[in-house]
Amino acid sequence: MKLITSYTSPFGRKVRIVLAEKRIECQLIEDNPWVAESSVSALNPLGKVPILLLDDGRTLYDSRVIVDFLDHSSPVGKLIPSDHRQAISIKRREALADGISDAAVLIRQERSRQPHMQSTEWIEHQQAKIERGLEHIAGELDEKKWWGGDLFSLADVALGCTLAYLDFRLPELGWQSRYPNLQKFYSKLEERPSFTETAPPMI
Ligand SMILES: N[C@@H](CCC(=O)N[C@@H](CS)C(=O)NCC(=O)O)C(=O)O
Repeated sequence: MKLITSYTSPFGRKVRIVLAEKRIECQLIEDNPWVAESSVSALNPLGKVPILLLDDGRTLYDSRVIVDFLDHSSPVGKLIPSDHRQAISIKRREALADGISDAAVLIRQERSRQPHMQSTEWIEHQQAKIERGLEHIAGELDEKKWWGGDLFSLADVALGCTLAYLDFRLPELGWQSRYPNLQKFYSKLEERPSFTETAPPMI
């Protein structure tokens, strides 16, 4: 099994954390979908990472499909409950955390354009999604240990990747001081080897 990803992608990191939590061996292949020589578009018509190549020749994307596949591949460290109703509740949380990452990635892309081509309106539109998302999550998390309930789950993995990505690319948002419960939650996640081992490179 091979995972094609960029080491700065929050979605790729989510998959790498799931692999580590579930102790699944997988070869990592770094690819940058933004460069002309990338093989990403040949494997995923959307031209996005992460992509999982299975030993039987199948190709899986996107990250939500991949983590669902991985969680069902091994009973070790289950991250999605087997009860369907509970599973949907965890996946809804994953979708919300991923959506914040999507907005942050779009802001980052917009800011990398020539200054005269950047749209302040577009950036503010994406920032509003991030702000609404964080507020909603902070309210749901409240003083609980984990976002999805009593047990560590995929919701916590996705949220940890999103918060780390905001720190990495949009540090000026300063979510830590505004949401102390998210900060407390994040400090707990940072103690897990799966998180420390997958931190984005300092670039
Ligand atoms: N919904 C996708 C999002 C993946 C995504 O946006 N990946 C970014 C890197 S963080 C990418 O490959 N972007 C290249 C592009 O948009 O052309 C997932 O969960 O895997």
